[in-house]
Amino acid sequence: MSQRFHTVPIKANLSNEEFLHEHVLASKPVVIKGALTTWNAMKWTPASLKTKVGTRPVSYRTENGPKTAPFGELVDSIFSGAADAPYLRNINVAEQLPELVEDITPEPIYSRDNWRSHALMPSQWPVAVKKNAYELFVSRAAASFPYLHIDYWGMSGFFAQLCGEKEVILFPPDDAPNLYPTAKDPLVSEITNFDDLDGHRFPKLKDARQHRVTIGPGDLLYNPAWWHTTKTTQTAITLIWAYWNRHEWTHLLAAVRAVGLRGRLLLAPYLKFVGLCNRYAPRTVAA
Ligand SMILES: O=C(O)CCC(=O)C(=O)O
Repeated sequence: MSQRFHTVPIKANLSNEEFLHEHVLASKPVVIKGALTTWNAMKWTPASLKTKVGTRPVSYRTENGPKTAPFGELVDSIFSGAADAPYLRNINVAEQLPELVEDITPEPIYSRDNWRSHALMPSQWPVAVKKNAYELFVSRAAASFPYLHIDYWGMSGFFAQLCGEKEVILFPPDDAPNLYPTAKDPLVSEITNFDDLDGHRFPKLKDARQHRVTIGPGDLLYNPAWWHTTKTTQTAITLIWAYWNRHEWTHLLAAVRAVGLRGRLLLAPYLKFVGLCNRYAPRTVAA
């Protein structure tokens, strides 16, 4: 199947106003240049990470269940390009590598108005949403994220590329009918190979608007709750965190109500309350 990709705009000197109006409220992804220049994390190397947190045991997911190993060993294996190197994903920095937190502050201006970090938001959730979780992904060149998916509860996200490069493949949420969500999990697609699309098995895919963008060191990608997956092109370290604002709140409430009785009775009214508090709280930037 022939593949035509849409592009994602790449912007430098983006004001927070423009970000909110042209990307958050318009639900359009963007790669922002220059948002991470003050982070010490931009100077991370395998050697500096090993000096700082090499002996910290890190629990990570594998196809055969969770495993634990010293972070330094994992970094060595991934940066050596070993075919059996793990794809480290969703490593909660504050919990597993707390010494690195100082290197990923201050929060970029684009994410400061994140309702997810609001004081009224619970720190524990009935599903795996962690308040203020900044998650590390470390992957060797040529590794692919295992599936195309859309994050639960309509969450948007930031991808801060700290080291190496990865290609991010994105589709708008209303392309879902063309993306073959699995019967087991409607947030995950059946399609796994985006280099050689199977037009016989997935004929509707040709109608989906595939966007591609490569992010490199210092780039901050905003994903406005679109379907996404990645291919690492150069051994990569990426920090990812969720973002909820007024734009996401309606989707979030709808998703929570759909979870069932508990969501309808408990979480939905509570989130409605948090949403109202945020809407009328003093704001630094009009959203
Ligand atoms: O950078 C990656 O490996 C992709 C991560 C991702 O898709 C996610 O966290 O939802």
